Amino acid sequence: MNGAKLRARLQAGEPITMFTPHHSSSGLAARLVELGADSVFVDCEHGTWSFEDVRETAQIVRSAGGAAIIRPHSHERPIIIRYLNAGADGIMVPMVDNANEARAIVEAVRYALPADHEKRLVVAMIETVEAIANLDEIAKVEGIDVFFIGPGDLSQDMGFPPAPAFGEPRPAEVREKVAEAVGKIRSAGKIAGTLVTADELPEWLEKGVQFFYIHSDPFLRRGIAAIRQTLAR
Ligand code: 3PY
Ligand code: MG
Repeated sequence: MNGAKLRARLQAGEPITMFTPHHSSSGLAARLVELGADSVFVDCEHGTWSFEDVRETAQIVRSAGGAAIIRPHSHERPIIIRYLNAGADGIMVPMVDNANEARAIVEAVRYALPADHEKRLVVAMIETVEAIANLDEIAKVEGIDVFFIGPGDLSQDMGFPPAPAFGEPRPAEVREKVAEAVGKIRSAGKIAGTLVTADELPEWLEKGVQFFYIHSDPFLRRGIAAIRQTLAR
């Protein structure tokens, strides 16, 4: 399992990328790794991946040298266990609002894999104002490898749309809230992650974020728009 490989690199201070293929395609997921992604995001909170898709994709991604990070749709213990059994190199659990919820996730992983839980990466998503208020306590929970701020849900929690218009920055209030969360995670000596565009990445790298979730769709969008522009001349 390649979760341990990611953890070792993060602990050595390296930045790690996690790209989403957006579509439930094991071939596309493996291609992202062949092109240089460290890991691939398999989104079972919003996506259409079945358990069999998850098993097959994790296997193919791993054989290409990457890691498959699965996001379950909830904290439910049987769901977390089932994705681990299906071969997740890591799990990224949405909406972790307090330390008790974070502890329950770690316990589920350890219950599922008493002998080799260290081979999987455990990511807790911090996506509400409440979670950021509780972050000093959440960050103390041993067994969470990455504390990941989800700016989309956080934006909605703060009364903004989940994403700005394509190519535009997020509202300053949201960026400041994300920076506050990154500061708390870093002060606790823990690893911070967040969703970035290629344009946003340098700023967050500078602020100490190490785990970067990146959408692959904008690359297609920009590439196709450029071709259409050339043809329209
Ligand atoms: C969010 O931004 O809410 C996410 O879940 C992903 O980053
Ligand atoms: Mg979210």
